[in-house]
Amino acid sequence: MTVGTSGFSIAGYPKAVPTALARRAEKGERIKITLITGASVGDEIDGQLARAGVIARRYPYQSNKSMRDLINDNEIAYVDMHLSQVPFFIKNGYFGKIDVAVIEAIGIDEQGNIIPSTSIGCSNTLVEYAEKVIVEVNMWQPVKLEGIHDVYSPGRIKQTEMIPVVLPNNRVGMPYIRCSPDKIAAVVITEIPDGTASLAKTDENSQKMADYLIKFIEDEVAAGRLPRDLPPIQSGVGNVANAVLGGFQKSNFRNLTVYSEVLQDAVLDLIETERVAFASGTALTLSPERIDEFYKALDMFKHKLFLRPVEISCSPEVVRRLGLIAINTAIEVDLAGNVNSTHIGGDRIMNGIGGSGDFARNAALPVFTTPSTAKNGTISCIVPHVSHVDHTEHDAHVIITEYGLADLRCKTAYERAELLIENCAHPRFRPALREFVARQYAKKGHRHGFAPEDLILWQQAVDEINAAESAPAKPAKAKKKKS
Ligand code: 0RQ
Repeated sequence: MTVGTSGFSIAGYPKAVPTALARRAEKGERIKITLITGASVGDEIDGQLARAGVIARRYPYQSNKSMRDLINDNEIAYVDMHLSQVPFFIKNGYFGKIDVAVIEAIGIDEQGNIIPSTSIGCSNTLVEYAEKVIVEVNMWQPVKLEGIHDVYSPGRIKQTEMIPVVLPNNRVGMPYIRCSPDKIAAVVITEIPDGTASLAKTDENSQKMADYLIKFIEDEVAAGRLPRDLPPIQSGVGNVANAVLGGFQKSNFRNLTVYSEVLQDAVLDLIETERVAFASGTALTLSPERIDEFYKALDMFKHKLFLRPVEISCSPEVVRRLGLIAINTAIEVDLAGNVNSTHIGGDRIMNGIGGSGDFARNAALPVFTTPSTAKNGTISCIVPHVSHVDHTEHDAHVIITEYGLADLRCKTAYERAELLIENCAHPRFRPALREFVARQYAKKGHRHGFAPEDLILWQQAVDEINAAESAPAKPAKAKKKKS
């Protein structure tokens, strides 16, 4: 069967039905499904079900270790997709028939209308196109969330109309997902928390990247390239993204808006301190430490937040119209400005592109952050060639590491390379990167960009740098006495 579930960034996904399905498979029943979700879901699905051998194919995003290992062993077929495209694929039949949608909700009424919980993702489209719907009503999620959702769904191809969001706080849809009661196969009552994780404390590097970003934005305002009341901000997932967004806390900006997909702790902090006036996303992914406080203050937050379908929160059309500042995270960046956000060494997936491509391609100011090195400083995140391309040189305008910022707009490949090496690369890798550029520049008549060079050459340079630094210091030679 092809099964679609609610859930986005470990928020608002069904827990009881997948757990029951995993138990059946563990007892020996042969069950295989193709799984479609909005984005990453909790361990009950991407962990338990994957380990039980139930998931044969997976679309469009994941961030679970068990799932990742099975994908990298080719035990699970994984297709990494732009998240905004998933509802479009469902509506137009590109995935084939959707047999069942399993949707977490805070409630369901007599007409069958489903009130989602902490995320929407592609739940509305799954409910509309699936043959049957199972609803998990989760009593752990507060019923007071009702009203936070704004469900709007464009039609199929050729019936698509303009998405009428012109400001992040425009309500354009319904506060629930419409569903005909005769589609509902079962209602399951649960009381299981979202499996969200704690966020790490902001480290020194993230703080530096946040400071570079705020200074850059202030300078853009001073130069008249951005309005003082900034356009809406989008921020990616994870510790670094949360910390970088948190950088606005120390800034003089007020009355900001957020138009993003995942709303993490930093967004709530910014709302509380009145830096952010309104935030729109598709998932509320709060750390266990923050969630209780959020629910206590829900009456206040409810007027400052919307959750929308991913098709709207990541819509290229809306992102372009709103002129977003989009801040996402890279795994590595190459000297031409291409960004890899998904693969290690070209052949191992980390998570997936998520919504980062929807935002980077269409934002007014696409920014990527990354620490300058990974794995205890042994790997440079600024490289001659990325091992996999997610965002091309045309879509990554500003790169930030803990060493500085490279504004790549209106620059040639050689100008970009110089900025990335001198402003962003770790100093220990700069000489080898400069040598790469020099080798390329030596080829007269071939200087518009960088020709592919054997990646082994770069790996050898990195190995030599690491070996030289880990070698014990040579004892100083005794000086010969002058006679
Ligand atoms: O490995 O887990 O083994 O320690 O990659 O890296 O530095 O912990 O950073 O958690 O912020 O994740 C890009 C993966 C960054 C994430 C990525 C290794 C590193 C570590 C993770 P370990 P960090 P983060 C909208 C936005 C794509 C989707 C996206 C991501 C692990 O941000 O998935 O943007 N983004 N969505 O050691 C080898 C390198 C490395 C490296 C990092 N150059 N070589 N390993 N690592 N750089 C949200 C949604 O769409 C839902």
